[in-house]
Amino acid sequence: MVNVDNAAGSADPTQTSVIIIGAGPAGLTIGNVLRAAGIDCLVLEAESRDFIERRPRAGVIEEPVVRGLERRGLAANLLSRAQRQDACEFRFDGGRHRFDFGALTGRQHWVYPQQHLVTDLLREYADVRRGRISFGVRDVVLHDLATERPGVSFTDAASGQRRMITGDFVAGCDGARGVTRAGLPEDLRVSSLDYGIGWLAILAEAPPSNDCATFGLHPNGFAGHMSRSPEVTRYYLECLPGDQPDDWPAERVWPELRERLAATGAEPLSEGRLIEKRVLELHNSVVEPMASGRLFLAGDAAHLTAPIAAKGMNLALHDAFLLGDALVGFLARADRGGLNGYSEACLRRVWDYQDCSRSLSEIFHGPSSGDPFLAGAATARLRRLFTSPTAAAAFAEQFLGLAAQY
Ligand code: RFL
Repeated sequence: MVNVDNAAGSADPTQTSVIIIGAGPAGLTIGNVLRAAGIDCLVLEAESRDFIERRPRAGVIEEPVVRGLERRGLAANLLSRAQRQDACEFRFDGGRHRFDFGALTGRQHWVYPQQHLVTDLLREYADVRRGRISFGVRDVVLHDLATERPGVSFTDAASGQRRMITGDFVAGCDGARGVTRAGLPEDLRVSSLDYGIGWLAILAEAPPSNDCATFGLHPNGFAGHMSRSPEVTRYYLECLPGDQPDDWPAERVWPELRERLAATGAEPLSEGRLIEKRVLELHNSVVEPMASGRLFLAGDAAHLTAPIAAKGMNLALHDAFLLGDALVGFLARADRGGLNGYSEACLRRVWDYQDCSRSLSEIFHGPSSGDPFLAGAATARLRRLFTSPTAAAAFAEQFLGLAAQY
């Protein structure tokens, strides 16, 4: 049964067409695509609206993703407010090495904080396209995924009552720690890679200290600098995976950043209050296939990519475009092609991005590995980017997600 409506308020609260678990970039994009086609859906989100509109995470968006959002009417603010970057800088052996991917490809990276994108997607979904959403849901349980009428039960935040909703499909977009990942159907397999490395992820109330993403490769460990806005900068410091944020007070963070990002001719770092510190244990994982019965996974629920190559949100949005369009194809036109090919189409890009993350990790972490062989190989690979046009073009294509075919 397909619920098509133009007035979300009139919809039956126990039935819908697509139940979307999670209001992150993936879930909200799918919701928007469905609503644009007049298809009813319900988004279930564990957190509050205020919380998800302020949760800082990613910031780098690839140009094909920007264009995908634009085609779906979801990029107005991004296009007018995002910064654009056409280079990144590697710092090693005391020198600055600018990698001008814009000149090589004609494409850019767009810098737009994830919480701003989520805010835009949420406003469009709930306030403009009149999509249904329940915030603060608890104890979400998936039912009957192998049937043509799957369901989801949950505790409603407002009433405290258990509610059950059935639909044609369930979209699992609840991230790497969600309920979908915790209870994957048995026909799905997870492959994973643990880097055995930690990154202290820092947000500093300080203007960027360089005009592009900057990667410091240093025997003490990797350091990264990424602008988020004129007032806020994200920094990363490689650390031990078991470290706690309190092991890294400001008096330790800034000298370490200064040392690892030092290079001849570089501006001194603009320092400021540390507004967020968390230790990320770097790992990647992939669920295959990305669908089981009437459950379709998208974004971090299906694959986790450590933020080494800034790929996670981009992949989540690529999945969402494919899944949103495939669901519309089936529900509005009875065309099964998109859904049948969904997992395979996503996974080709997913594995390419996993490979990008892993090879960049070898470059970033080789010099601090304590192994002179790994350090030598990492430096050789890095130097090749600046001496071989072929290597540079291949790196730029993968780094920007521009392959003609995945
Ligand atoms: P999200 O964004 O995690 O959204 C999932 C949503 O589901 C909700 N949820 C539930 N809802 C209902 N019931 C449950 N049981 C639920 N459990 C969870 C959550 O509250 C949430 O609202 O997944 P999605 O949509 O797949 O998006 C993925 C991206 O968020 C993620 O890949 C990126 O943030 C990764 N990432 C980066 N990606 C990039 O492409 N570029 C970057 O520059 C970049 N930087 C980063 C990052 C991730 C980081 N952290 C925190 C790991 C920087 C950092 C520090």
